[in-house]
Amino acid sequence: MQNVKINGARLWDSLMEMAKIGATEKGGVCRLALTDLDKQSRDLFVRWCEEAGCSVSVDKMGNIFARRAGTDNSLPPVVMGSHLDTQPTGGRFDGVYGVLCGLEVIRSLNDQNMQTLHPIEATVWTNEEGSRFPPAMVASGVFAGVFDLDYGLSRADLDGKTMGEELQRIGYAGDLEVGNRPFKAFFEAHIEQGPILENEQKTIGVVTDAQGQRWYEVTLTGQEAHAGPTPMATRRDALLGAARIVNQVNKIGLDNAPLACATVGLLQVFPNSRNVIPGQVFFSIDFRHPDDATLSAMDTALRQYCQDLASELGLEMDFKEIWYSPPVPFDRACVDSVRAAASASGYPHRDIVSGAGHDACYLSRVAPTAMVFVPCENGISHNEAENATTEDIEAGCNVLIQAVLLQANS
Ligand code: HGY
Ligand code: MN
Ligand code: MN
Repeated sequence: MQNVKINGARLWDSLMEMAKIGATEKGGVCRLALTDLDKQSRDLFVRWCEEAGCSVSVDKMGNIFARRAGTDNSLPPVVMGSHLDTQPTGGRFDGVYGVLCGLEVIRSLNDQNMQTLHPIEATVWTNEEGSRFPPAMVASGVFAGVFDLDYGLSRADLDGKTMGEELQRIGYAGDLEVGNRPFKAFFEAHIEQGPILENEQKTIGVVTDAQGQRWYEVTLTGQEAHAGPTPMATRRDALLGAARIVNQVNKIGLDNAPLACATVGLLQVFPNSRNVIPGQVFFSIDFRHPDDATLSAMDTALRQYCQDLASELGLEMDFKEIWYSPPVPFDRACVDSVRAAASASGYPHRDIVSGAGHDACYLSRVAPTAMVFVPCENGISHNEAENATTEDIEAGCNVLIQAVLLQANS
């Protein structure tokens, strides 16, 4: 380990500066993928990287690569990064922390005139959240060859706008081919987005794995009818069906406790009028579990329940699984680098499995990959109250720079 430290105050200031783009009244950030606000945050990141002497390139999915030369530029880069897009009620740290940690590592190496054998890169991955354009982690998925480019560019939002159109519109439809570019290693720094590190007073999470996810979209179609004269027995109420499935989704999660997660986060009712029996409901389902077999057992239970319910209530059902991301074991050597860096820096740390998905999950398919977690206040994220301490923010980046140097000089 080299005794090199990052500039925590500068990292914090950059985070707060970036948080102004899309700032919400409650102190959070709303910066949906490929909106004008996402463009503004990208432009700011690119300017900062160029000021730090990086050469910047963009690929056809809008992924941004800011490169600091090594002493041997024929070698594959050691790469750091995360995402700048947020949830509608997002916070100031989810994603952006990992992006600005990458920049801070480069700024700190510049300050200390440190050369690395391998080049290093700070990166931004487009549409990690999958909130505006489902599914999540689309652009890192294209880079890793999980999705093809056409699939990625054709992902559409609820208004029918595609990622390809929006990348063109904001000027981030790059000309670099997506993927097929070897990395020596990839590291993502991120807030934990759960309560474990804070509860155990650990400063660093050494992320060994990430849990698997299955996302679904369900459309139930019944019959609009008058809320007054229509007898209860003859109704085909799509919202009643959705309500029963929402409850069952939660029950499947609880039946597979303590590790399963089950959420319905998006639901649209048609015609959404107080005195019309809902004729159609569209909703999402998000299942997660670290064990693949359990995740598929949850899938089987859900499908069976939905089929039985639709026929019981006389509803038509369109049931689609739109995304499956299996559980991910991260690279042991890179995980060891993170653990060794945390120990050498004297930070209390523990191994942890990520409950959230991250670009690192897909990049681990094409490069040795690991993550560094830091605590967030009350374990809250995907919420405008998302918060972290300056000390933890600095510690996570100190661990990142050490792990990166281990890989960049070997
Ligand atoms: O949903 C997730 O796990 C991530 O925040 N996209
Ligand atoms: Mn994230
Ligand atoms: Mn997120």
